[in-house]
Amino acid sequence: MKGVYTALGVEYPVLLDIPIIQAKPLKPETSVSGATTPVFDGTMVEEEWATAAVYQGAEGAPVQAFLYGMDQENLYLRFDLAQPLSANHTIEVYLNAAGDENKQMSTLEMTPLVAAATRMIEIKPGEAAASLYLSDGASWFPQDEKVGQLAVAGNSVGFSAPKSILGEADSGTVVPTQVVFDGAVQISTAAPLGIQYFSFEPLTSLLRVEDPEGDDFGPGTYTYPTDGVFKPGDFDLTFFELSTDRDNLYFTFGVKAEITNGWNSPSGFSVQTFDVYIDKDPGAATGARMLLPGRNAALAPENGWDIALWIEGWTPQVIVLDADGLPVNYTEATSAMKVYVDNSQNAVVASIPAKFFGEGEPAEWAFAVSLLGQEGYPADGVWRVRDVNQKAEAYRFGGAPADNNHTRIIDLLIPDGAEVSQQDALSAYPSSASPVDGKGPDDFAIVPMLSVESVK
Ligand SMILES: [Ca+2]
Ligand SMILES: [Ca+2]
Ligand SMILES: [Ca+2]
Repeated sequence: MKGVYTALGVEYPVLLDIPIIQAKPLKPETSVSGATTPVFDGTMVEEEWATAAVYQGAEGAPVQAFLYGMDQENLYLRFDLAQPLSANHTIEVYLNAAGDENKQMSTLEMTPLVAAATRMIEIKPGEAAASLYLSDGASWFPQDEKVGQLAVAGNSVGFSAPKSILGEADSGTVVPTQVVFDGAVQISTAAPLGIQYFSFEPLTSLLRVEDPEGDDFGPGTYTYPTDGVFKPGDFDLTFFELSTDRDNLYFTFGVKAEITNGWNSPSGFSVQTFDVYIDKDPGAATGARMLLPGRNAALAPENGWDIALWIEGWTPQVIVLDADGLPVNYTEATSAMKVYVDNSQNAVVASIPAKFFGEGEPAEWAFAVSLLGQEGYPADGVWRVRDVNQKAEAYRFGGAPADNNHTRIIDLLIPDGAEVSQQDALSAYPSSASPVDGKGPDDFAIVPMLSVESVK
């Protein structure tokens, strides 16, 4: 394409210079661990930045570190420089703001960027606020109004502005960010940095259930796959919480081991799959008893899930039932869902607009939550969860009985002291060596449901 334009002797559109596959933003060395509200009064108080994310610069580089944090209203950026910001030096921050369309791949000085950007914040010494530039897809245009507030303390420069500077971001959105000092891209020239948006809106907890540690063994006998990507505690669920900011429901899954991303999924975690089954009318026996394909588990006869969440790194979905009662992707809800890692709680979070859950009060619903192994190459008919064999292998869990209908659930949410233990629930089923095709709910382990009432 570019060759054609050049051969015709015309300027090719700048848009062609934007690679189709954009490098994924790099994770910071330290992630956001809570709201940050530094006071901009000419000093940088380290404690005020303790919850901020930190990217380290290379040894001797002009930008030694880039920090970002936010609270409910504002975004805070901090640049720790090798030298105080003196005359004729400039910091430029390029943002690929959420919802913006006019992207471009070069700086104000027309040097190449690492990734596309739509907005630029220009920071110059001696000024009280920054300049904002917007892209039209080819050039940068300075805006009349200055943005935010600047503060200098020694070698550090701070910038604060309303969070709307990140565009139409909401919880979990990562805005690709590049820090440029005197025209040169800093910190990383391989991929952009990323500012992750947290609303820090006060959440109301609707249901929180602690799960015991050390029960990542399914019915009591399962062992981990032997490949080094699986760390002890990766499949140990520690808690589940459902909370709301009124517009969205937040489903939070705590994990014992530090959440890492060994296979580099877009959602920030790799080996786990979290399922949530929601019965909006417990006791009425509407909906489906069978869990998603391959879980080899079901709900009790008086229950039936009406909406389910399938949370994993690559294909997370909101699932509903079709006219035949079979699970299907609820595509509208799935596209509106955000799945991300909250390092402050060592948890995976899925946030979904509440409107997709229809009528009813979550406090009256019943929930079943389980943790399984994510699998990119699943067995036939299995929705991407890892097999459990008699003997563990590199990519197979071990410890299963010699039958065909044992569950693939590794940890089931059941609080200490519950009526039925996880071991009892997952091991009580009519063991069978025949194919699972054609089997019904009563041929599998029965998973108990939890509700606000039941966990009081
Ligand atoms: Ca557990
Ligand atoms: Ca139901
Ligand atoms: Ca458990």
